[in-house]
Amino acid sequence: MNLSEATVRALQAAGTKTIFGYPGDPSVGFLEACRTEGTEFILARREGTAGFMAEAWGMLTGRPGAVLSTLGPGSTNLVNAVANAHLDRVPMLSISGQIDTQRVATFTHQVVDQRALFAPVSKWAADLTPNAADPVLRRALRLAMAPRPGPVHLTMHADHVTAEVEGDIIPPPLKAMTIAQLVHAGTPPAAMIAKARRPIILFGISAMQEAAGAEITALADRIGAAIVAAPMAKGTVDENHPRFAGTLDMACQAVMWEFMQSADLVICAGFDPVELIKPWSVKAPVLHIDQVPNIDQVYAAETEIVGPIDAALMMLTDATKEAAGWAEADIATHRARLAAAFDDGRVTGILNPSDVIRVARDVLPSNTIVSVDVGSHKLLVGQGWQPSGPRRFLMTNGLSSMGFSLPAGIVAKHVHRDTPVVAFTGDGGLAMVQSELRLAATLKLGLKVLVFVDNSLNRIELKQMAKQVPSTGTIIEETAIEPLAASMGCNGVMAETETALADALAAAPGETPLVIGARIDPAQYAAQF
Ligand SMILES: Cc1ncc(C[n+]2csc(CCOP(=O)(O)OP(=O)(O)O)c2C)c(N)n1
Ligand SMILES: [Mg+2]
Repeated sequence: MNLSEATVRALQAAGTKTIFGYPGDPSVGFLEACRTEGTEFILARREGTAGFMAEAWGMLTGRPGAVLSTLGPGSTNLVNAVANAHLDRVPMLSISGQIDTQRVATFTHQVVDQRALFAPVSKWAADLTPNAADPVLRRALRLAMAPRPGPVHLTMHADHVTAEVEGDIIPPPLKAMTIAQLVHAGTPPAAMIAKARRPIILFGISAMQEAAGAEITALADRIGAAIVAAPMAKGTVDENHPRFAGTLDMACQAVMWEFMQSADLVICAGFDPVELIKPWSVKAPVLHIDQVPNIDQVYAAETEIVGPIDAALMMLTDATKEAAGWAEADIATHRARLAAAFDDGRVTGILNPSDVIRVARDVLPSNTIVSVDVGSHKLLVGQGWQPSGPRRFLMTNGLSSMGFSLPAGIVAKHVHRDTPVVAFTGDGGLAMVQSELRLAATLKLGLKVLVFVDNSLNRIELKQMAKQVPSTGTIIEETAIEPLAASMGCNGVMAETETALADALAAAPGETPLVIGARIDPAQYAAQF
């Protein structure tokens, strides 16, 4: 077994049989190992998008996403995607080639210090060598999956790619056992809860990773809590649940924070402050429940429970008495305010951004998997879309890199061929990665790509408008949706009205990707954020 085969087998043992990437000289032996070992290699158009695909694969499956690049520019092109997975807390193994060991210390052409390059944007950056293949692969995969999950970057030197490895590869268990005992630090949690009349459970990324929805609603029902979602965790709790009170730090921010500030206890359940756009402004005490202690200190927590979130919530529910909590009418009033704020600035007779989301919600099957990009449109999708379950809403809200949605949508459709998939994106974000439409067509993926066409980097242009300075460097050219789609082997259509948009979204998916340009009037955004 050579080093590439060992790596491919270790990934298979971790449940990963798909690797995304872009090759170079040192990759040939690795590609051959994928072929002979039966792992699918998907060739993206660029390392950066291959990395987003690996990240999305990790989000969708909960297993380590995998991406391969060559040395030099291949590795530097990967940095952004690795950083994105790092702040989005997604398990990933990224591998780059490197010049042979004999020359690495002295040669300069295409040689960069990859460990120094990836160290600040990953959980670990290391050399993968044939004499230490087993311990390095074991550590890489275990570390990528351990809380908080994230990417590990490995460097493979050209002379090692097909070198025989020493010893066996022993795959590690990727999950720890649950400790069935509630251990806390600080005020006893039951005492905190007993005092609360208006508790809010704020759940986040790690609650989604543990699919702790049932445990969250059980505790909420027991103590009369309202439930608030962090954007990347959407789908963990059914948003039609009467206690569901919205998504934090997306559209309708002011209404959401006012509601948060009216709480007398906040239970943070796997909430990761990496999703906060503004500093924590809630005065109520916080009960922190997570796989990791409250090491960020973005908020001060009175009590910390560290361990599996689902088990901790279950034990907390068992340990607390039934309480009335919020008056149901108060949550209902808040929800009505939220719904009204979502349409703030809406003008009849034109296609407003919030109309796009309402039409999508009305027309698309409820099990649709949605990905979303970064920009003004993200804030509306993040509040307005209601996913039908965890891992059905792909958003980057840690690093928040533009260009994520299309590659993520492609992977969602590849993994779930029978499920409808819609990738929401801004016109700026699409322009960064649109060459991947060709890959979607080649793979015969009938996903829909919904582009908010506003000829603007709107999220930034809005800041200029607020400062009353001219729009400089934020206007982009019209995206010619139909010819663009056709040149990539896709179908394309412009939708100027709600009806045209509804028809395009309702069209049978088939095997050809459909790019829908929704020509919105962005004026509504100014009233929103
Ligand atoms: C890679 C990257 N570059 C720049 C930014 C900063 N940024 C955030 S939103 C935004 C505008 C996005 O424009 P578009 O995709 O058209 O979406 P819109 O805001 O118009 O909905 C920019 C430039 C970013 N988040 N990521
Ligand atoms: Mg735009």
